[in-house]
Amino acid sequence: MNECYQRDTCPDSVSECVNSEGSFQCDCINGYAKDEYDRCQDIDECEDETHDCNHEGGALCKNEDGSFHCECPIGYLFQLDGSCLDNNECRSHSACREHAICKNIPGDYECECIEGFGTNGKTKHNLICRDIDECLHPERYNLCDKTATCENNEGSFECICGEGYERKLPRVEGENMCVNINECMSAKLNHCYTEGTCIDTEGSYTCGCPDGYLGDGHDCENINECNDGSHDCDAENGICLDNAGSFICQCNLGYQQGSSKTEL
Ligand SMILES: [Ca+2]
Ligand SMILES: [Ca+2]
Ligand SMILES: [Ca+2]
Ligand SMILES: [Ca+2]
Repeated sequence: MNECYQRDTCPDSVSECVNSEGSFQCDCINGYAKDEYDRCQDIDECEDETHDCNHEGGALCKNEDGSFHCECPIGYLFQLDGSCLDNNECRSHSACREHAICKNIPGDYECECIEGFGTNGKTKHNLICRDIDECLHPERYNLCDKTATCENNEGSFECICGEGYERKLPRVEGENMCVNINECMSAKLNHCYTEGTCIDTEGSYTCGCPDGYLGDGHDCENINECNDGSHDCDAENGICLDNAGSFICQCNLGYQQGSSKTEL
């Protein structure tokens, strides 16, 4: 007789009936083994080291009732040989938000704000990076020269040199020195009277009229010494002739110039 055809021959669902000549026995199903009380209990394959997880490759063994499975640690991915390799999350462009760069690390990744952007966030992954207004914190960011004004922009800032000053050349990253413009070097840079004088000053320049001219240095007018009486020509036997910037004395017919203009 086959006892195994009778119902409930074996006590539980993890044992199976095996018929034999004149008898039968209850064997444990796969993944179970008999304990000291002849009951079928789960085999802990991880403990017994009968699992086939790639331990050396970093894979972990997780016991299950009647079975087991292999796992990679969080942040690692299975390879074909069952080993675990760090997942490079940074290959995905969406790993970090805008204005942040992704740094891959074993088992994880970190987001960091790019230069010019900062965050109050403490999170590694969803860092929100906003533009730093460097102009509001001159003490923290080596900022503009004292003659310049600071203008914030997205990701950086600019120093605008004050009137009469220009950025020191060559432009060095992080250096914001303004230097005096020598306006006298080029007629395009100053408004001085063409033949007048130009004197460069710190942050500005001054203009002067040429000799024999009157004005503020920008507009100069020839002085007519013959009209304003400042000439020293002989009034009786000579005549004063004005010219640009000066005058000459011409003697009347029959007279010649003496050693001094006032003498005959
Ligand atoms: Ca098991
Ligand atoms: Ca990683
Ligand atoms: Ca900025
Ligand atoms: Ca100047």
